[in-house]
Amino acid sequence: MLIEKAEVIVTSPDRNFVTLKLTTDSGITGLGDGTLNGRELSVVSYLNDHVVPLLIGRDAHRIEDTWQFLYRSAYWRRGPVTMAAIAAVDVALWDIKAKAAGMPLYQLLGGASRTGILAYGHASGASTDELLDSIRAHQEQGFQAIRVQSGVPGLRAIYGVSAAKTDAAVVEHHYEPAQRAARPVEEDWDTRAYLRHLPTVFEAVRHHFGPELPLLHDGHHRMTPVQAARLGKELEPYDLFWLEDCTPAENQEALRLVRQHTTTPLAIGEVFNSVWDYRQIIAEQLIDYVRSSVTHTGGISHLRKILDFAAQYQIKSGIHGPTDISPVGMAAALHLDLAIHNFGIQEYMPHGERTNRVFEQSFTFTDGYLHPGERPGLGVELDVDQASRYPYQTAYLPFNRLKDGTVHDW
Ligand code: KDG
Ligand code: MG
Repeated sequence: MLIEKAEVIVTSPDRNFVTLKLTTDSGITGLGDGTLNGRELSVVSYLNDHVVPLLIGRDAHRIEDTWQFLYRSAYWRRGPVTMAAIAAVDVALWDIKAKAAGMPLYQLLGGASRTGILAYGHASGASTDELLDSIRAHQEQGFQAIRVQSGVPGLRAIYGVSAAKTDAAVVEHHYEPAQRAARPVEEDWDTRAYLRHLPTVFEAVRHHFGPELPLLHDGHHRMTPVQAARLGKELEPYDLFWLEDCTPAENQEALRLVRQHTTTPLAIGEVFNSVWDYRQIIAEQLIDYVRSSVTHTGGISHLRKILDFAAQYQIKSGIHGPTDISPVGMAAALHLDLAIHNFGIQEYMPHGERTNRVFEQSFTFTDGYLHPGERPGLGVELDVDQASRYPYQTAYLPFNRLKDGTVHDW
């Protein structure tokens, strides 16, 4: 079965998505997600200029060989653009193989290891009262595990906290990771104020919701190792499911210091793109959850290798699933989640209605659990007519400055 056509489709229904569609000579098509938030067009160019011409005429069944060919023949290894482009090809080929086999993709990955995939949703509030409302709203939607992000007194806007005052945002307590604008929006930050405030937020949340509800928090790379160690220690009484991205973990050794001071479980890796980013923190058991997405980590083939490596150290998955992972990337994550033994939890930010019309999906969310469905392949189809209604729009993630004007991790 040969690849006959490879098309890169950019669409922006609620936000920008980059999708690779492969068509084989037997008429089977496959989809892969290559969306890289705020840098989407660089993946489009990588695919169109350097990958698409190499795919035509290749055997669609040779997934591992194609992966190794794209990774090694480029010479320039790793990096988010390269690994997102390879991921798009890898996932599209898995989609094709599973459709050709007449099976949902998880069957080819070893079959189901569980009946459903526990998902966590994103609750946030500028104030603690707004946050408590947001948690209740997420529970009403069915979520049984909840990420908690809060405003900090004295700071205007904080990434991860819904700031929009539209009715929809208030009802859904929704935030969108990137904003459609010509330049990144500037936010402000003060780590000392955050460290003082956050334990009071978790105190209130546990007081209102009791000890059972799994709670998560994202530190978004903003702390130094010693600050992260202090926060982890101070949050121990509130029994977090995890503390995510407490430090900018490209310095893998930094996690040692954090680990020595706290038993709060640590999750890291949404900005990582290869097993090399995890080598030390997995082998030294410095983390508890791997946060990579299928989309940014070379696809199912490479993320599976990272997760198998992690499994030897009792480290589990916590696959990245914000709205900037397209329904194609989400479906790929769900098939992997269902199949692997060391599944931990899946992040889930539901997409908007326009996105769901562009990407017709078979996955379901019932009583807090996701399932990829039983359709052959990934279970997602792209409506090209719908997609063409929404051209690319410039959008950026925000950035942070401290009070004195210094740019900080956001
Ligand atoms: O594109 C970046 C966002 O997806 C990311 O910042 C969201 O931190 C995030 C998360 O945990 O989902
Ligand atoms: Mg995160």
